[in-house]
Amino acid sequence: MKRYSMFDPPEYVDWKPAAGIIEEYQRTISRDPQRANVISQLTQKQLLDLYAGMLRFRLHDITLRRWVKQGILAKAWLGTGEEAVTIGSVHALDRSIDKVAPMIRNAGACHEMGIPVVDMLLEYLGTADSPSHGKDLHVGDMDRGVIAPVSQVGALCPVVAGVALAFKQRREPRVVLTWIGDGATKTTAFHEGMNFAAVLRVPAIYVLQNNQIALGTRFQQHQAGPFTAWSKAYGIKGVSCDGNNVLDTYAATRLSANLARSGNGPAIVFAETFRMGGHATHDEKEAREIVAPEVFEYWGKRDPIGMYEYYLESQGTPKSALDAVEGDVIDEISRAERDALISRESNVPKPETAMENVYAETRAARAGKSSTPRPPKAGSTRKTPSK
Ligand SMILES: Cc1ncc(C[n+]2csc(CCOP(=O)(O)OP(=O)(O)O)c2C)c(N)n1
Ligand SMILES: [Mg+2]
Repeated sequence: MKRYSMFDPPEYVDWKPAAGIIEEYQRTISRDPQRANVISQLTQKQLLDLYAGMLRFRLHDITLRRWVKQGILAKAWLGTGEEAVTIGSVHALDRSIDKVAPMIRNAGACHEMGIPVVDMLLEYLGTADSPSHGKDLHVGDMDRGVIAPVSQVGALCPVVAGVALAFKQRREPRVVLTWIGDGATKTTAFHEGMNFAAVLRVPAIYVLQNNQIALGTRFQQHQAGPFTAWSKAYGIKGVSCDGNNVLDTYAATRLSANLARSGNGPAIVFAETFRMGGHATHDEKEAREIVAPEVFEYWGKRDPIGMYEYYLESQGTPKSALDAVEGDVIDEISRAERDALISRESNVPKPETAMENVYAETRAARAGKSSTPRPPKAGSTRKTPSK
């Protein structure tokens, strides 16, 4: 793939597989027979779609990073180096019926569920034609199976438990998946949600995305015990995968989702990865001070896209096929960027729309009638709750 010296982490700029890296990649995907079997069933189209998904995510982020440098945005939250966790997991689902609840670091999941890249960019620009009409940069679209996050980390955990409970009660063979950062596992909401999902055995998949850091707090500073202990604590299935290996992440999620779909309850997929930048674009220098250079070097050698590209070539995919995919993705992102910047000029939200769709409205209010609540009917037995 093309590299971008102005925007890529320095470890990625002249990326070539270091000695032993492709062998390590191969070993990872062949160590578990069940996973190896899942991977062997992937068609060439599916393999290239995984590649396209990771590239789309990387180039979406590079666009945002460029906008920050150009002063178009104040900052952006990126998933650089963590693309395989998001793309491998979302591709493992049945995207026509399953639901996902991505955090901002999983923006690539939105693209893969069918939200156009231009909408993602518009949301950052806060235009009137963005999905939230300029109100929020957390993106969702229930028609496309994407539950929008809120800022509070961990908050999606009980939400997806509830969604999964609905699937179970309706006897629908669907699953819902969310990603939770290592830091977010320290919230109350995470534990409430996990326990609820576990005891009710609902079809929810929790991908615990350990990128080794939460804002400026390293993993070792916020967790004393082993990360993979959580599944044992809740009495549910837990599997680990290499979060920089898109095929391993795909297979681990696919097997967990199959089990959940057939009534075996929730699962945790522990994915080890690394944040190759700052929490957002504003603290990249700090991240380099907080985390030892050897750690960046270790993970820098394991660029999820670079490794996958070389793996595919080693398996016989012609370079021309990879180039063609990359060319299409570059075109897609360029068009999205061009359209988004046009909207930025022409679609500034009107101040009087600021309160629209912020609060739930009654049907009467929507129809332009009085929104004053009607008094309860005589004989109504409904009591006003005391709290
Ligand atoms: C409940 C809550 N507490 C604190 C914050 C502030 N905050 C935003 S991101 C973040 C770190 C999250 O780390 P992690 O869960 O590991 O996800 P990552 O950013 O590494 O993907 C914190 C503490 C928040 N958004 N929500
Ligand atoms: Mg983290």
